[in-house]
Amino acid sequence: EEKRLSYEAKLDICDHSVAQKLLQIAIEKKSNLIVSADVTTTQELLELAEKVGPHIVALKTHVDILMDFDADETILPLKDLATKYNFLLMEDRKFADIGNTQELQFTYGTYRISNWADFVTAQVIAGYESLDCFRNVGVAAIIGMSSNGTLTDANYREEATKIALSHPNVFGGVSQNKIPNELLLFTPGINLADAGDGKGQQYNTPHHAFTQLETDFIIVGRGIYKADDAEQSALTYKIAGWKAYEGSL
Ligand code: 5IU
Repeated sequence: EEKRLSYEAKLDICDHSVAQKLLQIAIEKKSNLIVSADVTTTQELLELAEKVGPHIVALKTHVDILMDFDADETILPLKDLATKYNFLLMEDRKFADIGNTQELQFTYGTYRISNWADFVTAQVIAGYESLDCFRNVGVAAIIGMSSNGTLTDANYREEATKIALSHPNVFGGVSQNKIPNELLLFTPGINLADAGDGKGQQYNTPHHAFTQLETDFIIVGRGIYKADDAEQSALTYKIAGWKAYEGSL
């Protein structure tokens, strides 16, 4: 049986600076966990980041669900926590428009994402050139989605993968299927307790993601931020993820 590549081996083939940072953090912290901070206030976001920070490689944000977003009150302390605990900020914006509009959405408006995100997610639905505007950050391209009935079928994923592989701003993909080794694979839809959320989300275990998909990073939202003890839960997913990774080597 073919074995997955280690993070050390991926350092040699994933050249993008953000990929290099993520791999180095993974090795250093023995973690492949990304927490999805889908909370709606700055206080909850910062408290969660403080609790899970030591255990994660990146914090995934949806800043547009914050009811009190403020560049100074939200982003400055978040950046400090990212530095303190050595994790990256992944804004899950899922850009999906023409290049010019995405460039405006990325740079202007309330959130000024280009000022603070280490990397962003983007759909590739608008084609190769739509990704040119993300030259100052890295992009994890959406290749396949976890929700029931998603339109990201095998043909779509194949075409999306071609764009991801060829575009210099893209260093990874978000998917529920294996992607080429030159890209880092991010897999959401991970939960140890539930199979779904009744709203279309479909969950798999960390073990599935590492053995079946050879993923590089698992993304966990409600399994951690809804837990009674978010820090303990983050530790549980971190250990499960690392064990599954080592078992797949
Ligand atoms: N997310 C998915 N599935 C996908 C993609 C993104 O769940 O295919 I692309 C996001 C949505 C949410 C997080 O922010 O990952 C998962 O949260 P839960 O673990 O709470 O389901």
